[in-house]
Amino acid sequence: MNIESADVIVTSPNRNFVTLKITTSDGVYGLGDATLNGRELAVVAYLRDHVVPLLIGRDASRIEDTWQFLYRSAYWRRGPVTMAAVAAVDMALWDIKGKAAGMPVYQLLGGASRTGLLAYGHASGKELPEVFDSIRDHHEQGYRAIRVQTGVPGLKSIYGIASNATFEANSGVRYDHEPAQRGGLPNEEDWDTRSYLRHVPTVFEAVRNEFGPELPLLHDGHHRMTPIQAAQLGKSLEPYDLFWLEDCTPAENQEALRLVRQHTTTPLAIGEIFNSIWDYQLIIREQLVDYVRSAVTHAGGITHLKKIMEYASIYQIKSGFHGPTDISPVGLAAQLHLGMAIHNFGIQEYMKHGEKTDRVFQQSFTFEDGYLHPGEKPGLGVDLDVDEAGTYPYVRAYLPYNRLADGTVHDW
Ligand code: EZ4
Ligand code: CO
Repeated sequence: MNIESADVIVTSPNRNFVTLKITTSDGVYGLGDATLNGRELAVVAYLRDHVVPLLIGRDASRIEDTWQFLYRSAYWRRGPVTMAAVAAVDMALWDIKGKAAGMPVYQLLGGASRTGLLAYGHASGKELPEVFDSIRDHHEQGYRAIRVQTGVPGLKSIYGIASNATFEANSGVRYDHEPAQRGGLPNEEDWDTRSYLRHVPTVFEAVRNEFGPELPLLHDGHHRMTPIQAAQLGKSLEPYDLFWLEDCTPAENQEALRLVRQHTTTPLAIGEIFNSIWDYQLIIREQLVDYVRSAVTHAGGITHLKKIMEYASIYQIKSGFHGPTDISPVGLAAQLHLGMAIHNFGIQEYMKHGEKTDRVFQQSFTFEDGYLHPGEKPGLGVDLDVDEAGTYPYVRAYLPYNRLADGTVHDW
């Protein structure tokens, strides 16, 4: 089972996706997701120019060895571009191994630890009535856990609010929130942490009053606070019993979370922009978070994220893998298989893709009664229609950025 060819497929059904397709001498092929939102072509070049020549002729069954070879032989380690490329190879090789064995990948990872994966969806609105409508809508779609993002008085446009402009830019497809803008240059958004800190607890109070104490509620701070501001927010949200507060500070400073932890019992989730176990080294050891946010796509694939989760399991830290629309159906399936198998699964973020994306990627995972399941097809269970993919050429897209009232660039 040697690798005969490896192709990088770029497609843009409403948003950009990068997929690696590895084909073996036996004619079995596997798919891997390498999508890095807003920087997609950097991973394409890394794969096409540097990784594909190394793959040809390699034994496709040697997943761990290939991972170690790609990671160590580059000499230059880690980073989102490298780790997304390694992740894509890793996923494709797991897909191949599953197909060769005639088993879904979760069986190869140890088998099912549960019957389904609790998912959360994204509710959002500029004003309270829209937030309520969006929560009700998610309830009707079957979600049993809901992330709530709200507008802030005085701020025109901020992270996490589904907007008409975004729908139009994405050809009218209703994504719950798709921040990357297609064509043109990055959108500038505005930010004021004090207004945000004052407003958010009032929204969660209203949501709890309307929807009761049972519904698991989540919130994403998207790296915009200093440690003491994050501590304030965690404390002020305690009465509303959040499932988690996500990315409360810029995640690259691991020690910052010590200060947050000293002040609040609101559970913390972090890591969607991390790409290796080393980014978690201190925060897991010191038990500074409760949930690991990495995606299989951005943290070196199934092989590496499994190691992160095993390390986390020593400290009762659980998974909450990143599942926005910029994770392709292949990447999402890969984390569903991992989530099925590990003991310390927590929750899975799930935003549905649009119709066009579903035509490009045929999926066998299911979402029923709030629970996801990867399905029983051999491998990852996702196929790619190469001809359909070819009808959607790449469109450059950028994530927005923030400025404060005085013009200072701020974390977005
Ligand atoms: O902003 O995936 O929790 N989800 C998030 C996402 C990220 C996007 C960036 O590409 O924070 O919406
Ligand atoms: Co987030």
